[in-house]
Amino acid sequence: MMDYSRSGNMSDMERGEGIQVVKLGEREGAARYELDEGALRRVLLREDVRGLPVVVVSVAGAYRGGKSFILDFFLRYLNAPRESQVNGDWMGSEDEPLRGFHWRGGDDRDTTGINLWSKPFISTLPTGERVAVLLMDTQGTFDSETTIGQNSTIFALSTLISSVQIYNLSGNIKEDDLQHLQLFTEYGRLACDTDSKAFQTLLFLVRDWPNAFEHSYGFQGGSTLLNKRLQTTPKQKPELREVREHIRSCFDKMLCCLMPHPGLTVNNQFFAGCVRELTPDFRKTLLELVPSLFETTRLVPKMVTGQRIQCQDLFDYFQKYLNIFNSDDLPEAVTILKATADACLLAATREARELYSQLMAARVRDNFSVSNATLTAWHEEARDKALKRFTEKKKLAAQADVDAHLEALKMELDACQAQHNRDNEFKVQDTMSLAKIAYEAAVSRVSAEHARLCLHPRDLDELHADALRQALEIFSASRDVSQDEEDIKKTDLLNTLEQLHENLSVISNRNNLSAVWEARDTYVRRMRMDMDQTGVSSERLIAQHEDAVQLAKTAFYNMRSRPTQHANDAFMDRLLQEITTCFADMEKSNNYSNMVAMQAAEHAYNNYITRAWGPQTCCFHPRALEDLHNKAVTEVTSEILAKRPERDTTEFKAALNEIFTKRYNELKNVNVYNNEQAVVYALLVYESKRKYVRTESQSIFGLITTSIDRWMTKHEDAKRAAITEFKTRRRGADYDPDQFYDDLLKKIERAK
Ligand SMILES: Nc1nc2c(ncn2[C@@H]2O[C@H](COP(=O)(O)OP(=O)(O)O)[C@@H](O)[C@H]2O)c(=O)[nH]1
Ligand SMILES: [Mg+2]
Repeated sequence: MMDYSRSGNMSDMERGEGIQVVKLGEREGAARYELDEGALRRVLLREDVRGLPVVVVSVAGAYRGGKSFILDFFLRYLNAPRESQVNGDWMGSEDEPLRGFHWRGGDDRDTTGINLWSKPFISTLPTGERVAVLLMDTQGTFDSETTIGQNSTIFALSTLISSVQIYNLSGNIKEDDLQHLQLFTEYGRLACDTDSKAFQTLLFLVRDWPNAFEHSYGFQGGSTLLNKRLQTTPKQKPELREVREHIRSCFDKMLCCLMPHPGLTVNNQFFAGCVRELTPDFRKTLLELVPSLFETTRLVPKMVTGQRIQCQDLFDYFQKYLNIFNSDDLPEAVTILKATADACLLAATREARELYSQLMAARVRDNFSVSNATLTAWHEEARDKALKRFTEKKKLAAQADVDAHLEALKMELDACQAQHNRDNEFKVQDTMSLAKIAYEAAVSRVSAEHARLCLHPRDLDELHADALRQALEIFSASRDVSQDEEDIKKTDLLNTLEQLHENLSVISNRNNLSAVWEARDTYVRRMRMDMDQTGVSSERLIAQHEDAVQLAKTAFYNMRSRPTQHANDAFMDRLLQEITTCFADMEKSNNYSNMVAMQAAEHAYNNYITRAWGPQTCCFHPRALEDLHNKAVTEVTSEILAKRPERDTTEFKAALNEIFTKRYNELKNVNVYNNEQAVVYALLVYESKRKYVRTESQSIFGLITTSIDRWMTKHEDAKRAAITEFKTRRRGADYDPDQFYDDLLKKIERAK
């Protein structure tokens, strides 16, 4: 490959050359950037220019971007005679190869650094003031973290030194071009330590602009493109806005020029940069670009803190700035790059995190819990989108850093998932508690104290169903799980409530049984209240029983928490069964009491009769006996009845009568016999009196041996004695007729 820029004769050399004034330090321990003070002196301290205000036009940008190439056209303009500059002939002959700064790169002399054109150009401003115009070429690459770091210094230094910085870009003004610019200027600002706008004019020179139909070549299209690119809007993401605001704040003036592609011949190895080889568009745009920079009315003298500086001052500035960049006070550009890259990463992380939060917030509702599966699905979708957003974002950082941040982001999002899970779990636990409270409240409305709950089993089932419905209503109101999805929390809740139901069943059954026992006791107490040792009639017993059953039933129902509508009630049946058993016992004991009372009555009757009867051989006129019997019945009955709780019971009286009548019938027989014996003895007395017969005989009762020595001499006497004998045996009143007495008289008459 030929390098036309190197060739040339002596006169070319006199016209000047690009000399490297700043280069990267190569030796270990040396300054990071080295200033070639001798070379710099030769340019800046030349007698003819040192005292002049200085215009420094610098071109910076990525390696092999056509910087030197364009600078050489600047040289053509600056070297051209004034008339040519004015009438546009300055590009010279069509076939003249382009010379000046070395272009077509790749040479080891074109290492990273700053080159100055050795010869300053003297120009006269419209004011008549003369200025020195310097051209500055930078070499650098932006292809790795290290080179970006190094080139930041070169770019920052060239921006600080120049009055016009040309930011040479390829194809477009891209987002990372702006990010790089932010980094470089940030760094430059650190070195110059000023609050006001640190830099003067910035020209975005976009090479090979492909979209002339959208934005035309030259400054006009450039201006619209630049405005578009640097536009800030409130909706813009903060980091994009920050970059734009920062760049705007750095420069006094910003321009943009869109350059067409120079023509396919640039790729040709024999391309010499002759005007002939350039496309008309390129040439046309050069004619617009170059004078806009160097036309005397357009020259921008270098100012520092509002003052024009002289060419010689630049020497000091070079020194000063390099010292700063070399000192440890200033962080290495790599550090700044790293900081910027970290800021980018942080911004990307923040954006991803925000996206995740937004996506989750759009789905997770405050008062609703969801299934873990749903939550996991939401999380995974939001996480994937967030990670994608992070990955898609342009980042300055090294891949290792990007990976580390991505890992950290993943961990952070996983932690978010854990938090979401916890929140969701809290919510569902709350919901379950509320549902359980609703269930318990429904039960409490029936029995404030659950331990006292006492219901018909079917009522309990109905209560459970109702309480369960209320609990599930509460649960569903705060739960967002679709029908076809399994909800284990709902199952848990149902199990819990079923367990509660079982516990309540146990309590209710126990209380039902207690109610049965208590009601049975009520029955027994009621029965005992009227039961007497003397016994009662079965009628009364039954009446009492019926009353006691009613009391017991009422007592049982009163112990129920809620009356039942159900006909079959096993516990009531149980109570009635218990009562039946009790009643049978009561009946037995009543019968026994009654029997004892009867015996007592019989005993009293016998006593009464015996008291009136006297010796056993005595007898009564049957009517007298009947009188006695009636008196005994009346007295004993009233005495017995007085001891009994019920006064008027025909049943008991009838039973007594039966006993008394039976006894009376026996007495009647004895009485007949005794009367007959009395007749026999009276006759014996009669006969013995008449015949002076001594008679010995056994008493009719066989207990008493009576010796009667009667001697009856006369019938009448004997009759009298016999009648006396008879009457001696008689008790009670006499009545007519008296069959026994009559029988005696008849027998006496017969025996006369
Ligand atoms: N596509 C294209 N190539 C160019 C342009 N200007 C110069 N070149 C070519 O780009 C290569 C590098 O140019 P050079 O000026 O040395 O680049 P530098 O490293 O930025 O100084 C040379 O082969 C030029 O022919 C341009 O505007 N567009
Ligand atoms: Mg170059």
